[in-house]
Amino acid sequence: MKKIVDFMTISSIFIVLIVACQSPSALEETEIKFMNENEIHKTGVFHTYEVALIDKEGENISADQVFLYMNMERMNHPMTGTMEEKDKGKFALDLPLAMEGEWYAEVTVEIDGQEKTERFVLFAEGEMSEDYIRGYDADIDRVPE
Ligand SMILES: [Cu+2]
Repeated sequence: MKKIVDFMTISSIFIVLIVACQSPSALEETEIKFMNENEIHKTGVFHTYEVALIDKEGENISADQVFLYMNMERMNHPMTGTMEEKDKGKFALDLPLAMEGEWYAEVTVEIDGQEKTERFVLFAEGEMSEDYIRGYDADIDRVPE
């Protein structure tokens, strides 16, 4: 009888461990919303980009860090910076766009040491911006080296 009990105890522990390992992390269950998806913005001027993080209950969730990277395919005008948490789970950052056409925005969210990146699309229209054609890094407030 004792052996059966031991076996059941050990099995239960294993089951608990397996379930714990398989349950998705807070980050995996977090929905990343880029509020500016598919919008069209004027080149050469700053616009506020916003991200909302939503947990599986539909509530806003904080993150340790949210980073925004915008660029055009096969081009080199990286617009980057760490987003500021304005309200729980609501992040914002001011960045310019440099050239007319389609841009992509990659939002990287870090929660509990894990990272997840999602990509979105937006557009720019207007004159080519000489000031920002080589990009802009909001964390250092200038064009990157
Ligand atoms: Cu371009």
